Amino acid sequence: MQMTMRWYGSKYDTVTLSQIRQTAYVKGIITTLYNKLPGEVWEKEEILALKKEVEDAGLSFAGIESVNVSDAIKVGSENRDKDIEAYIETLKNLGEAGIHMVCYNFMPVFDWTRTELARKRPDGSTVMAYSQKAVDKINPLEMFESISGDMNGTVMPGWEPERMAKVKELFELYKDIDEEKLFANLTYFLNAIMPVCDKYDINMAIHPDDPAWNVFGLPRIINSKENLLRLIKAVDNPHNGITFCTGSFGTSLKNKLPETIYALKGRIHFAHVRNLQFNDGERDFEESAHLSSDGTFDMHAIMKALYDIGFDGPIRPDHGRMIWDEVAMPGYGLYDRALGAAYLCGLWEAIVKENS
Ligand SMILES: [Mn+2]
Repeated sequence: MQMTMRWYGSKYDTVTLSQIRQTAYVKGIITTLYNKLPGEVWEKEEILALKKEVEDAGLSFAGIESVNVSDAIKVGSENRDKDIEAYIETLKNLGEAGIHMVCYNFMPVFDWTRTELARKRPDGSTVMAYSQKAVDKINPLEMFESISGDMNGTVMPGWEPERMAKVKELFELYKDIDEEKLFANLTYFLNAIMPVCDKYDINMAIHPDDPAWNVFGLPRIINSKENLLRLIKAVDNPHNGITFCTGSFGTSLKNKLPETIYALKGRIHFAHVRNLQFNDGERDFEESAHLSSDGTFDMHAIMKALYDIGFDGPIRPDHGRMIWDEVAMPGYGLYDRALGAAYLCGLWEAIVKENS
């Protein structure tokens, strides 16, 4: 595995590349062209400039999170082929720039949902949290306002103001899309892009839905072991793979994390590893420290499963807590993610040495 950290670019991130390099644990960067809308082509010069910036800082460019998929592709509207053409062009440009891993998701309207971005824990740290009771009370159209007040002045991926201004239209667009239609649109998309992925050896890594159940009546299809296996079989090409995100996939306690990792051997191209603490019933959780004992998941068993399947892709600590008075994008401060990276590297070194 290669330890990485997500970075939002020098214009948007409070964390610098030199800070990330000084963690010592993190060797690679996962990033994106933040100014691109879904359906736009990423030009090769822009990609190469971003790559150079990362490499000049002494870090490797480990992959993209994300190249976003347009709503036309997700709902299968008549202009989807134009957007797929643009996506293929982007993949070609990424491939020619030597980039071989692309994370994406296929969630309608909301990329991910939390009801609090700064829930205070007893030790004074703050974390993102989800409460089904709170979701049940909220009008989805007001979701953005409640989230945007809490972003510490940053713009969170999936919650861009220009997108959220259209949220009513977006709900309208998805009103006839059920799980089966969404799944068919996903396989249509994947079948169309597999040739360019084959040509440039690009691993596509779909991110699980977060949370792993329907929110506001919107369909979810990447949310269980069965559904992940269904997807990799439906487009049975090794370049059609998974971002195994423990914090998203694990929102449902029915999803057994190590067991699912073993079932996906060969098809996990990227891993997000973090822990959750469940509170008031199953559908109420907060993002704890990475440490096993601070949350619900057995982080050693997760890392061991990744080791056992021969996982050799990029891995990153995921959302961190906000600690030590840091002011940053919720989930994406430096300090707690650095602690997470150190912890995961420690587990990994122990597992490697015990097994060699
Ligand atoms: Mn994730």
